Amino acid sequence: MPIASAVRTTCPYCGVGCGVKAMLTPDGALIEGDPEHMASRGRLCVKGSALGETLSLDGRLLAPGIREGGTLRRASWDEALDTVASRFASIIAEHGPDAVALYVSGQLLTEDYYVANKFMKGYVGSANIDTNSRLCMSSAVAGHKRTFGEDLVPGCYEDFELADMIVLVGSNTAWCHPTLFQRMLKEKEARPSLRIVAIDPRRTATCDLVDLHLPVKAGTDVWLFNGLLSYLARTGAQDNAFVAAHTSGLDAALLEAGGCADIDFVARTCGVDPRLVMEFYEAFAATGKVVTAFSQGVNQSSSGTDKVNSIINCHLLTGRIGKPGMGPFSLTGQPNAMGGREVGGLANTLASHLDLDKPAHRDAVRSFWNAPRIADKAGLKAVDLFRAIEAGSVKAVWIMATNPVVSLPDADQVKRALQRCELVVVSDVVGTTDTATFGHVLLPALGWGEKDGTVTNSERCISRQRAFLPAPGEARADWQAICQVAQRMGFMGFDYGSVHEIFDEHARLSVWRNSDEELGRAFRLDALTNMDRAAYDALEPLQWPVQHDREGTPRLFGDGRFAHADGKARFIATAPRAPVHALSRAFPLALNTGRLRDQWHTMTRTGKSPRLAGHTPEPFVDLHPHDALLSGVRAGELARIKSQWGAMVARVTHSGGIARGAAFIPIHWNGQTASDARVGAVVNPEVDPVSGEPEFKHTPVRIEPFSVAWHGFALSRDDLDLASVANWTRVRGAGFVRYELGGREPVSPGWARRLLGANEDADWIEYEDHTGGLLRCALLVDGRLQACVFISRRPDLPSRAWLGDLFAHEELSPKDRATLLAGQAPAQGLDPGPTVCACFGVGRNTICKAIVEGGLKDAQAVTACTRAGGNCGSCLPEIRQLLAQHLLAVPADAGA
Ligand SMILES: Nc1nc2c(c(=O)[nH]1)N[C@H]1C(S)=C(S)[C@@H](COP(=O)(O)OP(=O)(O)OC[C@H]3O[C@@H](n4cnc5c(=O)[nH]c(N)nc54)[C@H](O)[C@@H]3O)O[C@H]1N2
Ligand SMILES: Nc1nc2c(c(=O)[nH]1)N[C@H]1C(S)=C(S)[C@@H](COP(=O)(O)OP(=O)(O)OC[C@H]3O[C@@H](n4cnc5c(=O)[nH]c(N)nc54)[C@H](O)[C@@H]3O)O[C@H]1N2
Ligand code: SF4
Ligand SMILES: [Mo]
Repeated sequence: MPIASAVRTTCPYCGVGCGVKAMLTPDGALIEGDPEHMASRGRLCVKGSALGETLSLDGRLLAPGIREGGTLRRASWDEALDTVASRFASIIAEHGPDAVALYVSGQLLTEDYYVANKFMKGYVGSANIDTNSRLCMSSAVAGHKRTFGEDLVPGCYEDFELADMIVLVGSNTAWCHPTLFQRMLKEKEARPSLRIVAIDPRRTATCDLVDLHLPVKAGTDVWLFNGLLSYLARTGAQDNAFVAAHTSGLDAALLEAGGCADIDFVARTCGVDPRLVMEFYEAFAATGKVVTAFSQGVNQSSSGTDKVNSIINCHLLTGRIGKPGMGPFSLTGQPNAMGGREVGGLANTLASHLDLDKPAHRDAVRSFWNAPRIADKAGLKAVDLFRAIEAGSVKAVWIMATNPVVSLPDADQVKRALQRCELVVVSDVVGTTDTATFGHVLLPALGWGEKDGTVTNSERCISRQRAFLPAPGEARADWQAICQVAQRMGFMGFDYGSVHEIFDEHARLSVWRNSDEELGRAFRLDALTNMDRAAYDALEPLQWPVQHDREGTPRLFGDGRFAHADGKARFIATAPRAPVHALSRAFPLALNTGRLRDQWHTMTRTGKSPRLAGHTPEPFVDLHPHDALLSGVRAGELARIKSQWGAMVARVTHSGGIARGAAFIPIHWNGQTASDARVGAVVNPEVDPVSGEPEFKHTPVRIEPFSVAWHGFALSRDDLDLASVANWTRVRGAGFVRYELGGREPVSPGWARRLLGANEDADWIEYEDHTGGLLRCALLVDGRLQACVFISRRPDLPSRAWLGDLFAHEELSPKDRATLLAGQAPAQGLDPGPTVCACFGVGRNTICKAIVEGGLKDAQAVTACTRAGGNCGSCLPEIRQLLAQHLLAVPADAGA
């Protein structure tokens, strides 16, 4: 249905930054892609499409709270703000400005971020403000600054369509930047000669759709790209004119790369077949238009900055930068990772792409702000910040739009730090996150759809996020909370009337003294200064720099001029080195962590959508079957994953995509959604020495069985008390909550009654089979299914999909009651099976049935028949896998 008078806004999830049209209807919010947005042209992935399901006020933090003596009580905004301001002021007076800190987020809007940074660096006078982008993009930032002289992404999304070869390094683009990946695939469909290469230790959904996959051993990218640099130089692929005119430092870089001149050595080190390495090198050398896109497999490493530079070196050597269809491309994660970099949200940067360590830069910012002081040294980076909190040197921290108890490495250390901290302030949209439970002061923030401002995506495109919902309860914008605290601390310059005034100040700062030689920077928004409210409201998406008109700039460096004083880009000699912690007999597996298709980080928002929960309802540890055998664990059973830093529990799976010696666990589960599945507790806190970005993709672990006497699951309309269960995880279904359970205590119908909250005369049905170790019980209220629980000695439980559908029935028929206890759908066709296509809710059984009965041969036919894969396309890899399985199972002449 087309939206008549929709509000045009931007998706709050990934860094692709898709345009969204949102309209309120009597049934809720209607969400569509915005065909006019340059980043997405009408596309949305499944997370974007499901935004309407995440907007309920259920679980929202709607009023400020103050925790005293362990009890949280409601407070007025005045009391909460007075408390924050007076405690910050007294700690600063007694211990100096570095005793307080802000820990913020790439999910803030640029305007929130700008005032947070101004508050700390210009008025408190400390650079102790860091952001979760430290965990995300800081290696890319550091790599860009080293080589280009400024944190600049040279290209734009259109380059992916103009390229003849796309190299995806450490990026599961199909799941993490889905609409951009769809653009690549559409181009490939139209132009099959477009080659796509993926470099990833795992065989991911992205790898299923590419021409060449190099399953490199974790942490070996610098060997691979040094080898490529050396190969390109040897085989005459070097652009001599470009290198001579526009770069410096090649000799040192080549000398270092010479150590990787032997392709067999590179192949051995990276653990890849030498023929695949050769195929990649030859294709790279032979193709002019190459885009190399990279993400967390590159950044989140103790050699992350070197990985970034080793990639960029290859583009500089071949002069493949700044022109259509080519260039290195850092894919940003969060919706406003880039905006945070513009305002200098990192502890070692200043606002507006200026540097903290240059006196002229500091003076420029201080004088523009008319600030009483300016931070004169870098602040603590995220991991160090939480160490300093535990050590007691930082005594107050204000955490905003991030959930560090889940997302930082060595996450139990973060708990200890917050427990010790004198003052923890948490601004969030949800009041019960793992981090908020440590807050002394909780401040309710406006969420997506309510807040108003700008974000900048991976291709430097600034777009408006606009409100289409009223502010709920007493929630306020984050910038307002910061300004109100600043004003209470007596700081001038925080009396903004609206976001557009903040944006204007940000734009004017980008121009301030920008023509001085010492202060010149490519980040500038000249044409966006002095916009009035109406112009700001009407702002169309456009890419900075925006110097002369509102046209925007798709590409940088087209003239070969870079941001270093000599105008040249620098080659960086990158010495390869292995991850800091080596595998050992005690910890023999390399733990890799990352994202799932349908969840966003710590699930505070995507966790509300039943549609999104259906795809992967439980945390898992993906292993090679050989390693499972050696560890004594079996697919479908629970395992404990242990490192030197901590432990967690997850179910063992074999996706077939994990090499021997490795393991993969998704990052999304936390203390609210599982009893013991916070992977951050296991991850090592080692960081890259240049960027400070943690080594999230490589932690030595060991895996052991987590023994339980029984496995089970429960579906219930109300939350359950799980005290008697050894291990549980929870996701939201349509009209119910789904729990996966593992237990050690003996179970009985009486136990089940207590679990589901059934009293003596409840409408209750049960089935118990002692010999098989089975227990099945259901509670009905007014004929309607209220809750059910299924227990078995083995993890061989009935289909949750079909049982979940029973919650939609107003009344269970006698047949439903009987089949409920049988744990089986009455007819095969009624059980759709686990979700494959979340957009249209199509399950695996439905797809398999269509393939078999219709004799379907390709994904298009499956889409035509079942709709699966017809919207965002994120499930196409899985559909292709199902097709392949059936084709293998069916003899070639069958059906002829
Ligand atoms: N669905 C979904 N999408 C998201 C997010 C989300 O939470 N959910 N979050 C967003 C954010 S903030 C971010 S930062 C991005 C992240 O987007 P991605 O970086 O694409 O996602 P990850 O799953 O963290 O990791 C990418 C891949 O790096 C691989 N890898 C691990 N080690 C190495 C290595 O040493 N070398 C190489 N070459 N590869 C390696 C992993 O196997 C993994 O497949 O996603 C964004 N998009
Ligand atoms: N092991 C491992 N750990 C990782 C990673 C990994 O790959 N492996 N990836 C890292 C990366 S790249 C990232 S980006 C981080 C992400 O980690 P986090 O930033 O901790 O994760 P989110 O769940 O996005 O947290 C955002 C919080 O802000 C709240 N929120 C949403 N909107 C607003 C708002 O407008 N205002 C306020 N005040 N609050 C709001 C949400 O409810 C939520 O609690 O995780 C990092 N951690
Ligand atoms: S790709 Fe999906 S998550 Fe990313 S911005 Fe677009 S709709 Fe949002
Ligand atoms: Mo991220």
